[in-house]
Amino acid sequence: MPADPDAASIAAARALAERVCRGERSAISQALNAVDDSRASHREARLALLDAVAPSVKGVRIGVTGAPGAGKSTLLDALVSGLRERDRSVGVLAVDPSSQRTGGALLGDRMRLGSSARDAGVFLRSLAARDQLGGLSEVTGPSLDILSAALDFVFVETVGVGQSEAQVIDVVDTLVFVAQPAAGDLIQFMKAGILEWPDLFFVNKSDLGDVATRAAAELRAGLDLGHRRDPDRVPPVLIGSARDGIGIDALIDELEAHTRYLAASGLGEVRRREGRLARIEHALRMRYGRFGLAKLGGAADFAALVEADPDVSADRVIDALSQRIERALAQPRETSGGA
Ligand SMILES: Nc1nc2c(ncn2[C@@H]2O[C@H](COP(=O)(O)OP(=O)(O)OP(=O)(O)O)[C@@H](O)[C@H]2O)c(=O)[nH]1
Ligand SMILES: [Mg+2]
Repeated sequence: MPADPDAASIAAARALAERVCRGERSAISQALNAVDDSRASHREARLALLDAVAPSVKGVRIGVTGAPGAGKSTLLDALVSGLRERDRSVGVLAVDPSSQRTGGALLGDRMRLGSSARDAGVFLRSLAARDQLGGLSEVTGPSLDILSAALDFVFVETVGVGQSEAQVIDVVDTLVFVAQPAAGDLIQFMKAGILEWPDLFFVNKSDLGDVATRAAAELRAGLDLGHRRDPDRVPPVLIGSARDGIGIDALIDELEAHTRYLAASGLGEVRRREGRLARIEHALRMRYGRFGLAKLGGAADFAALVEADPDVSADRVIDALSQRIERALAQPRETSGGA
């Protein structure tokens, strides 16, 4: 290893992790900044922090996806209020694909979280999607690890453009799809294969009347026919109005029911394990491509390497395997890029 592990910064990272697990806001904020700090000098502290929070995932992670303008942010706004009424602490992470140029839009611009903005049980953060194609930022996973160590419910908002669903399922327990009640939309989504991923559908803007009821019926029919991620369960299709606060309680009930289902069936454990594997593979593929991954042996060797250390953070594994790939690649020729 090139750098000496800095014992003081590792101790500080562990102390910070303890405060995160107690739900201290200032600690959560500091920890999110720390996982977003990619400087090499900060590497050990960052990994020590993620390792320290890794065993204490207390919160449920929920992805909220759907077409632009479907009402995802408005719905999150309503969900935050509803969950606070039930005395649950809530975190919201918004991955904003439009913020590449500005380097980060303010979530507060999109959410009108009146009183909850100052509520100690609510934590909001937005992330730029950076250079990943329609997908998640590399810090989405680690940010969710921090938030779910601290809070009861953690939501991540992503725009449904196809690819993001396939990535977001690697980092969440439950995926909610917010549907626009517009004719033709659903056909498009079905064609894109997006409808197989969500665990729950919320047809928003029921205040628009019949068009919403029809969209819900169309969706139910489509779900009966199509391929589903969880073959044992038909996802409920709810209908409501995020703007008017209609259907929010029912949605929270379904989210809690799904959480119980994941725990009771053992599926939650399976999803976290598979998600961790997929997330590590995705990160390595982004950095080194298929060729780099092949340096770790076949798929079975890769899975064995990842599962050898189930208790350390995904990021620690990514770091260790990156070093291994780089050593292997350094032999025939030098790699380019990387940061
Ligand atoms: N009529 C009606 N309008 C709604 C409802 N929910 C949201 N809207 C409106 O729909 C528009 C988009 O809402 P957002 O919550 O920003 O939608 P979004 O899905 O987060 O949008 P992006 O983040 O840009 O993808 C806004 O003008 C909202 O006021 C609803 O229940 N009924
Ligand atoms: Mg939004």
